[in-house]
Amino acid sequence: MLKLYYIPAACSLASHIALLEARADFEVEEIDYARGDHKDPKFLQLNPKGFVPVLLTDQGPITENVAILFYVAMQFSGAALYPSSDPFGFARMQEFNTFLSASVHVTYRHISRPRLFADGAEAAAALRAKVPEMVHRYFGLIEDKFRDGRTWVHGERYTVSDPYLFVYSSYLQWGDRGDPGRFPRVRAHRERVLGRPATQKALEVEGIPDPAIAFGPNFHQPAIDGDDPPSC
Ligand SMILES: N[C@@H](CCC(=O)N[C@@H](CS)C(=O)NCC(=O)O)C(=O)O
Repeated sequence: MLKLYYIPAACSLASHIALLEARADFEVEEIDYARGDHKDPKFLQLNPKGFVPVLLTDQGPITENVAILFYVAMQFSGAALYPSSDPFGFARMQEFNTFLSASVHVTYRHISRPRLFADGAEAAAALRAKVPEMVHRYFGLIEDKFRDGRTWVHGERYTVSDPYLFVYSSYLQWGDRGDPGRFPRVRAHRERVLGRPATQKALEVEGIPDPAIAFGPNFHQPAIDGDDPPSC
């Protein structure tokens, strides 16, 4: 059986929601960051990067949301969680998901993990100061997609891109990485995803009311044992 390893309200929430939308048979295991589960040799064997999500399959582990979401869309094709089943449809889905992973998430990491990019407090402050500009640019592009009145990221069909966007548009509501008020269509999309039964179920299992308010700036808590706090 499939098993998803997650940290509550972390980016693994996207894969969690997608598995529920697909009506997949799967188990979950919480990675307790404070306890150091992410450094446990057994977990590192599954993902040497020490990150969630990890989806353990009969064939082995899959890491990276983009890969897990693609796997869910393909493996549970009956749920039709992709824009269309031709190569173009899959390519557009991957295009959007990769943009979230490689551009939006990495920009957020400039706040949560500045030392991955440069050392020292001054550099960290400079990295953080740049984030709203880039977030406004990226979410401006996403907002533009919704100007034609579409319900979901790729049109009228809900796909695995929707819970993925939901995670990052939820963090945007924290207000420490740009002005969410600039993106009313993205916010309305977030509310639609939030209201779906699969999303509500994932939040219930992870024990959080809403990732937009689950942590907020509190997510960036003091380092544990000299380590960075869990963050996205
Ligand atoms: N590119 C990876 C990023 C994974 C990632 O950064 N995961 C974070 C949660 S959002 C994590 O595991 N953080 C634990 C840590 O920071 O040590 C993906 O999209 O799956």
